[in-house]
Amino acid sequence: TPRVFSGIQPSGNLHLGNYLGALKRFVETQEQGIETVYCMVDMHAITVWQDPARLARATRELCAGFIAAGIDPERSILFNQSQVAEHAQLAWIFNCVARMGWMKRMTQWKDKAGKNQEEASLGLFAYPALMAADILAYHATHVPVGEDQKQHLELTRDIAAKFNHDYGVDFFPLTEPVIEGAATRVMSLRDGSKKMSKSDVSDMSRINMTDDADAIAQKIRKARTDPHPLPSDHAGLEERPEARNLVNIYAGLADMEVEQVLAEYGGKQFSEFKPALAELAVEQLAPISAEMARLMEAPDEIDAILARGAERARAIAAPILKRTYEIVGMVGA
Ligand code: AQP
Repeated sequence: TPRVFSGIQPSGNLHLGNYLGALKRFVETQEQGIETVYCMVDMHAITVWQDPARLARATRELCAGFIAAGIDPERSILFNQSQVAEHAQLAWIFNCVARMGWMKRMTQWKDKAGKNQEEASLGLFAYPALMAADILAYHATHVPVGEDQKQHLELTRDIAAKFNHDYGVDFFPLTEPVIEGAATRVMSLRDGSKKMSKSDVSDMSRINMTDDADAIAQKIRKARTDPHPLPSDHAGLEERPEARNLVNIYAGLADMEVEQVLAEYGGKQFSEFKPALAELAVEQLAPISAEMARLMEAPDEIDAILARGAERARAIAAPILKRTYEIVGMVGA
């Protein structure tokens, strides 16, 4: 039976890329009646420095974002990673399965560590092994993610395959990434060659899930574009990264195909398209941000939801970890 797992880091500024690439997909999966496990990966977040008070706030805000976007904590399991120790325990086993060479090839490691790899945390380097543990602790079969996580998902499969091979078992599944929709890679509003990201210093580069209607409209109005009208088909978006990004965002928000959007707006100027996009974005995002703000007024209720979710998560992960320990030969497992 299929089981879906995915996570988002509580590293602040949940944005439109996270929403279209991940959160919106998570809700759709839940609506299909598939078993869904969603995690606020706070242990991943601290691979780069996080102020403790901000981490706690971002974790609760992210939980509020999940719920406001449509995740039902009864139907889905919703929790934060650090409350379920099995993630860290299984990650250690996987640290011993994964190879240094595999990790060194990860583009996220290369991007985030930059030139100064000696100063990066060991956790940042080992990040993909913890991610494999997140997924495989639930024997998850499918993981909805944005395009940027594809390489990590491939590594998760490599780790599962090597574990199975080394121990002569058929225990961990080879998990499938699910990278779907028109907006699997939302780009910065200021630079069509960079992905929209929580950590971009320019707040104008992204639409935050907490932005109000005015902020959303202003950011879209000021989004970088080229001077040409929109093309009438997909091919006309090649070499036009900023135009393509805005069209993809429209398609993602409206649940339309890119071709459908272009059938409507092809030949029109950005002065016409941008206000339509802003209106659509406000219509879809403003209720979510209002609901997030409302939920944040009751942090105790959020904590209770996370605690209950963690209990349900542990009920699945604990027997899988126990079996893993037995396979590895750990006495007393
Ligand atoms: N720009 C994006 N377009 C589509 N999907 C995206 N995701 C992230 N950015 C985009 C997807 O959101 C999920 C959660 O991401 P994350 O928070 O775990 O990790 P991240 O990729 O590190 O997020 P950021 O915003 O890019 O943070 P920083 O700035 O810290 O690097 C994942 O499914 C991801 O694919």
